[in-house]
Amino acid sequence: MSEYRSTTDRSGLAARLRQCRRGVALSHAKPDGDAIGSCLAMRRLLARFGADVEVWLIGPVESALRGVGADDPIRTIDPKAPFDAGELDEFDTILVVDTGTFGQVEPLAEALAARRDRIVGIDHHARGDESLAAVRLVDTSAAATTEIIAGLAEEFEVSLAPAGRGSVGEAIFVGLATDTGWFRFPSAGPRQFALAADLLGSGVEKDRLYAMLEQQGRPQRLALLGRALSSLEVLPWRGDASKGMAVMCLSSEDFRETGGVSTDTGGLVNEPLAVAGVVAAVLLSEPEAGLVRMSFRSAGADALPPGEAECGGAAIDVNRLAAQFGGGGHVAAAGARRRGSLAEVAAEVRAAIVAAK
Ligand SMILES: [Mn+2]
Repeated sequence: MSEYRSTTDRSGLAARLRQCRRGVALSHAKPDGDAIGSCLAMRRLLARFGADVEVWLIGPVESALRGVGADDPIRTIDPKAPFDAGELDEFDTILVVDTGTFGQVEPLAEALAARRDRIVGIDHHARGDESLAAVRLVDTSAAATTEIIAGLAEEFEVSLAPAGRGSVGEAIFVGLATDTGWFRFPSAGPRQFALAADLLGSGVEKDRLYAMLEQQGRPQRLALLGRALSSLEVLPWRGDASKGMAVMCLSSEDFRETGGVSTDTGGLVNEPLAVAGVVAAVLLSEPEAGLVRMSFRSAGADALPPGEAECGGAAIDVNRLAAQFGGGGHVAAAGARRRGSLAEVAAEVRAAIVAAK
């Protein structure tokens, strides 16, 4: 995985997509709102030109997110089951959205690598695999991949109104709202608010979507939150005891004893950021013994005194921390995965935090 670049611009992408008749839209495993929103937005957008784009989600899929595409046929792919590569041969276009990393599209990675010529990537992440897609548009200034798709709709001269249930605009809003923490994160600036205003004016049902996406969690989520908070430790950041990075752990026993699953942990990593002096947080979780997922979040740049933030949009560049463990993401939100026991990986993460300069 390295920094990767666009191979085309918006009009080049639009020209390529006009050739699509039968396509499939895919995103990263354990999709978030932007991943699902991007897949649905592409399906609904290209339908205007007579293209049939299927949506395949690599599971597990959070139950709340399924509601966004309740009226669209969605296939969920078991991340652990073998995948029959030939199934991809009926498509002239394979859209890979909101990721460009082979490691995030298992178990399809090998099948995709053999069909690179038909792959079109749309992404806002800074890092990915250069070789995954033949045609790619990457815009790291976009707060969500669906924001790039809004630009594509403009290129197609497709109006986002009306933006009610089942619309392109609704899918775009879902990605934009969820990837910006409902417009709280530094990535939500004038451009994102303007797009949101446009969509709201066109009929996006913000309150219904918020209730569906953010207030329909399972009770196990609270049990896991309790466990995560009990495990909390705050390590001094760069030797300054008044500033800290929070570390939380959820072991396979925590998941087993609470009945929780990995999709119940969405957003838990943000909790410590509500406390003064906490400049970043990481949640280490091990839904199954042997594989540890790391989720990093930074507070906004204002959590540190003027001039001390590592970048405009974040106090700490957690993308760099995640990269030390083979992962990536954005400056304020990034993730990684590592094989090993929770205790081993937690020790490595603590050492990386203590050593951070
Ligand atoms: Mn995204």
